[in-house]
Amino acid sequence: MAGEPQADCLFCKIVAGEVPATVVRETETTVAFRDINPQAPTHVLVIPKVHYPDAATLAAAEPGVAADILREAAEVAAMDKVDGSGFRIVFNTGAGAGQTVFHTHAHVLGGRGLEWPPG
Ligand code: D5M
Repeated sequence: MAGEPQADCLFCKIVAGEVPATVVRETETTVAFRDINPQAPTHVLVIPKVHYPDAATLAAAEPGVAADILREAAEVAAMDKVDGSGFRIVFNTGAGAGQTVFHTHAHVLGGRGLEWPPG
């Protein structure tokens, strides 16, 4: 069923506590944890507890949870005190855009200068 945990999904396993992660925030609908391969001093992933493969499918099915992710991304930036200097929220969507884990996640990046356009 849409949104149900997937047995072969790494991020569903993090939500379930079956795979360890450095969790920095948790709400009823989301979990935020440090990226294992950080690309900036702050690099946190905010994920929904429900399983949807990417931001577009999540937003179509459960827009309230998509909004929760954005709210939590801002909370993470404030928590790490990078909100004042600017931060970036990235949803890689599809393999062609560099998505490698097919459970919706927002990258929250900050703490250094961020160039545009991204690579
Ligand atoms: O981003 C997927 C991101 O997930 C990538 O930046 C590495 C990160 N990752 C992968 N495994 C883990 C674990 N176990 N903990 C924390 N972070 C992890 P994408 O946009 O799909 O390329």
